[in-house]
Amino acid sequence: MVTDRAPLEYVLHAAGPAASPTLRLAWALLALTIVVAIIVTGLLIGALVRRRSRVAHRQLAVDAGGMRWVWIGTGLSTIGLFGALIYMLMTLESVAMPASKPRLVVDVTAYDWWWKIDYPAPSGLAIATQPDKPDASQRPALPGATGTAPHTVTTANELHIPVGEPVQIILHSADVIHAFWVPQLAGKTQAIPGVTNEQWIQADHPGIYRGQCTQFCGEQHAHMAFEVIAQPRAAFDAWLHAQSMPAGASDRATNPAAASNPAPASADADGSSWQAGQKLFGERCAACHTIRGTDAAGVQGPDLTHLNSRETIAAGTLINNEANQLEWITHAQQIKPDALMPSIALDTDDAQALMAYLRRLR
Ligand code: HEC
Ligand SMILES: [Cu+2]
Repeated sequence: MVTDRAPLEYVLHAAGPAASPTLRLAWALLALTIVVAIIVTGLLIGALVRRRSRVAHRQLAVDAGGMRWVWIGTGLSTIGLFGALIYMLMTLESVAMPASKPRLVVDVTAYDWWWKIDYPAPSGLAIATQPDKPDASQRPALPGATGTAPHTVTTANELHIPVGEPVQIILHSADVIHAFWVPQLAGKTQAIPGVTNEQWIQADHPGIYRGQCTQFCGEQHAHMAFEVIAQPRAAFDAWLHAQSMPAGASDRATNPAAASNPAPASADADGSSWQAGQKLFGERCAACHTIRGTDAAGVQGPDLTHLNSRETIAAGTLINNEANQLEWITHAQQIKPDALMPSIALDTDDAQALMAYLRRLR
């Protein structure tokens, strides 16, 4: 389900402890400015309506006590602004740190124009992937994990979190400055090249919360959305476990050897073989896309290992279904002009074979 709620819903509802204090602050400041506007308007109208006495008209030098109002106004403004300052500092303090230390830490990297999301692999699982993948050495080994494989699970544009607990987000940028914002869950934080920023989010109720890049980063900035999917712990763990599997493992043995030694050629219902699609993928897509458990190890585009588990593609631009996938592959430059994926021309046979292969990426 793609979120179809009103885009400004965050003005009315906050869904977690990192967002509700700022929501209250926003309403308090709005109330304060409305009161100020009413007072000023009232005084202005009063001044317009009030008339000087006829005598006073010719005696401009007489002091009618007007200065008193300036002092009152300055005093009230100072009290109001000072109060607002204190409230703002208290709000900042209250959202600076979660109540408990986050158990889950997720790496989010902003790219022109999509989000890469890396989870630590569930412990006890060796992840089938290429040992020479660039981020292989960056993470400390988790207890129980074996081998030299990177201990991360990678996905794109879809951040799953367990409900009711704080989650730490470590923010990077691969190119220009972006900003990570899930209005209902927390304030925004910039993703800056060469800098690591942190924030935390927490959702108190299961649901889908829309996120969006909020720092202008180029032509497709508006098409750089993502979804935060908050689910109960057990469902989250099951999701993470499934994501940690190599491609197509759900219907085969879960060991990586089986994935790299596929069964003899088989044809789909429409007669096209997914093996031909896999070969085509190796030739035309693998330079940019990774499919864990296969030789495809490109890092310029989203990890496609579990492509069909996602709700949307191209950073919230299209609903994820087969028709849209093919449309995207063949017309990426029309759908998202300047996106860093070319439109790829495919004849009917190639398209069928490729789709037969992509269908397996559950
Ligand atoms: C030059 C690098 C490059 C090549 C080649 C390439 N892609 Fe992409 N692909 C990308 C980038 C970058 C994105 C993200 C674009 C965006 O959302 O702005 C992407 C996005 C996608 C997505 C959407 C994924 C998601 O979750 O949002 C799919 C599906 C996809 N590519 C499939 C393919 C297939 C199939 C091929 C080969 C026929 C291919 N790509 C070739 C770079 C590439
Ligand atoms: Cu942006």
